[in-house]
Amino acid sequence: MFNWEEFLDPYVQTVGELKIKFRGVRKQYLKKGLYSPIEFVTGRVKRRESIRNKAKLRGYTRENLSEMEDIAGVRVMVQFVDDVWDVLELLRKRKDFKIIEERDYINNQKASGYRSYHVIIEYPIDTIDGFQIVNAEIQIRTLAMNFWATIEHSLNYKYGGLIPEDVKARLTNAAREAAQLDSEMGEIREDIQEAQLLFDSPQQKQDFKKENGEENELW
Ligand code: 0O2
Ligand code: 0O2
Repeated sequence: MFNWEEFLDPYVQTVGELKIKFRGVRKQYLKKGLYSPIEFVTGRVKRRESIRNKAKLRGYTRENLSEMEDIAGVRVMVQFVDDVWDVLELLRKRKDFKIIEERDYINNQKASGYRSYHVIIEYPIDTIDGFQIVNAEIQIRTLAMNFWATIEHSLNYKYGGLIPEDVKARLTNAAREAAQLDSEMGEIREDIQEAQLLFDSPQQKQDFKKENGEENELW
């Protein structure tokens, strides 16, 4: 009998460690009073049934099951599309895992309407049984992309993968509107940043300190 628990344990550990690390990144930004490109982070280990189905579909066997890339999955949600590129830069600079593949479903939207940026990594873990390298998939997406994908995922589940044509047409339409929303919010982000830059000028800072009685504080 295949020991699922033993097989999945490293993935549970990987998802747990990655969630803590990415949530930590957000905390560091906030502590410094900076804007965090990360809004929130979720994660899951793929369900056994889902692993079995994908294995059948893609021809994985017990021997090469660990080559499946998304058994460990972490989602990084961001507010604006430009934040996706900032998070990507952060990931590329990290020394605690190796990026082995990137899939840009933002510039190359899937036929379904799905948008997200996927990064596949090799993540090293230490357990009492020793050192191991585990594959994991990081999905970076805006709140609008997440909203659409969550609804579409539920509908796929509801209709067993065969979404009726009229619902599909609505989803395609909604995907277009979600992309439009992201684009408009992106323009707002630029406005916000310009306002912040203005506020951050040395004179503005001096005025702010004066108004708040902070000019003579040593620390
Ligand atoms: P907080 O206080 O919200 O910052 P766990 O890892 O055990 O904490 P669990 O049950 O495994 O969490 O769930 P998951 O799916 O990994 O992540 C849940 C986290 O995502 C929680 O954050 C939720 O608040 C956050 N989350 C989920 N959906 C949304 C959403 O739509 N909007 C926002 N803003 N956050 C969401 P924390 O860090 O655990 O707690
Ligand atoms: P789960 O466990 O339900 O999240 P495939 O897995 O066949 O789709 P591939 O090449 O192995 O394709 O990986 P891909 O497309 O880079 O990433 C697969 C995951 O991306 C999916 O996991 C979804 O989380 C997400 N995804 C991809 N396409 C869509 C889509 O059209 N709609 C939605 N809602 N999500 C999508 P799973 O397989 O659903 O597993």
